[in-house]
Amino acid sequence: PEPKPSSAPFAEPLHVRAAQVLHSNWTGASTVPSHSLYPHQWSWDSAFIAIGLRHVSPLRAQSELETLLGAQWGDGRIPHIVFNPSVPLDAYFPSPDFWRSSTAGRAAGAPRTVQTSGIVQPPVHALAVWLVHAADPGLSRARSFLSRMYPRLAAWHRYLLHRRDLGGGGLASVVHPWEQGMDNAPSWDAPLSRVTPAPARSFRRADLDHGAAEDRPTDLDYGRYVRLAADYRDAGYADGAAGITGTVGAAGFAVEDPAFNALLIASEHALARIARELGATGTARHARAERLTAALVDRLWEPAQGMFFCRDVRTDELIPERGVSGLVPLILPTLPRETAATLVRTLRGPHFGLGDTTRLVPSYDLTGPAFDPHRYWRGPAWFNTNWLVERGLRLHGEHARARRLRGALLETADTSGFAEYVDPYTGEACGALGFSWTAALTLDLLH
Ligand code: 9WN
Repeated sequence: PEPKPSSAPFAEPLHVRAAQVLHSNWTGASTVPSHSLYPHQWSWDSAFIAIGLRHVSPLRAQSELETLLGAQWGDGRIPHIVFNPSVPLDAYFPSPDFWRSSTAGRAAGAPRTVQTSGIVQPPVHALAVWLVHAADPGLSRARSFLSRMYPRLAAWHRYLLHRRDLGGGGLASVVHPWEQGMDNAPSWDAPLSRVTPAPARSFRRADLDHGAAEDRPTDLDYGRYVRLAADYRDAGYADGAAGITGTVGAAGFAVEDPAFNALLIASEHALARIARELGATGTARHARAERLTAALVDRLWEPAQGMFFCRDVRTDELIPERGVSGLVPLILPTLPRETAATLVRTLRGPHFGLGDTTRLVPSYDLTGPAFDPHRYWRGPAWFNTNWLVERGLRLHGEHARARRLRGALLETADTSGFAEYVDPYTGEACGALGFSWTAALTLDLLH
């Protein structure tokens, strides 16, 4: 038969191009998500990047995580950005002079030698450390990778489960939409509406130098992000019950998010495996992960909608917006069977359309009033959340669906130039191209 014409006849194979993206975004000790939009190290990006990088260079994958965890604060938090001092201050906003970690974060134990932000991102790290170890156990043992990472990961989980249990139900809260990683998801609209935005003239958005305004959050959103972060900073990045009623609570943003907590639980299972590898039993950690899964179902499952919702800790009510975050708990091994089956039905139904109107899971309800196929986390499909759903489908025995999703992810990563996110209907590229986690997770799916 005639050879099938290829859309890019002279291109290198997909895995080679994906590795090239990671190579060009590597800065010597870590990887930037994108040189243009995000020229520093980001926390959950680095975890996803390491998961892909392990197939190309297990050593670089270990370094990626070591660099990030090297910037951990004394109270256990892993900052959402570790700044590269050689990047000009105006390349990204908010820059180190906004966060002032080494002074404002002193009481919380911010590092003195490296500048970081003061908020966190989803805890994908223990999962990443475990997967990186598994890619080359010999190298990992020779470098004592797990024994060096374990105490830091344990302190990180302790921080989230104790200092961030603002709702008192056992789950961790986020105190800023950037912490959850899906910055302008419609789930934040109601809790954010209580926040008085910082005046537009008080800051300059560097993101609009590189990204199309209609693909990014609005100026009003940014004003609120800035206010929340500045208030948290001015309170010395203090958490705890006082945080809710004190300065952080003046703005009042504290939300329990299903994806953030599901990733914490998946990482707690990974930490149990790491503990076992290091000679402990890991039993207590697995048991805790199971208890947390039960708490997640108890506090965030909405049976009438067949998915998880966010809980607004200020009002103690669920936020009735359907986002991909509410499907991510599919990655949990001890989710009740019926809950997992319901999530799969919701994925296929009209709100996410998987395998029907869409080939990738959109970030937000296709029928929702706030849906916009191009605006960041208000509709476009993202590769990290789809990678998680693919993993969840496989875990719960949905192999055919997982295979189709994997195929669609690989094809879209290829045709979009490893885009940051894509139109969920057409696969059209949005945001940055040559985006690191898209390339990394492509490599992981190819292995
Ligand atoms: C704020 C780096 C990060 C991702 C987030 C994504 C975006 C930052 C921004 O980029 O957030 O942290 O400036 O918009 O929403 O998930 O980690 O890729």
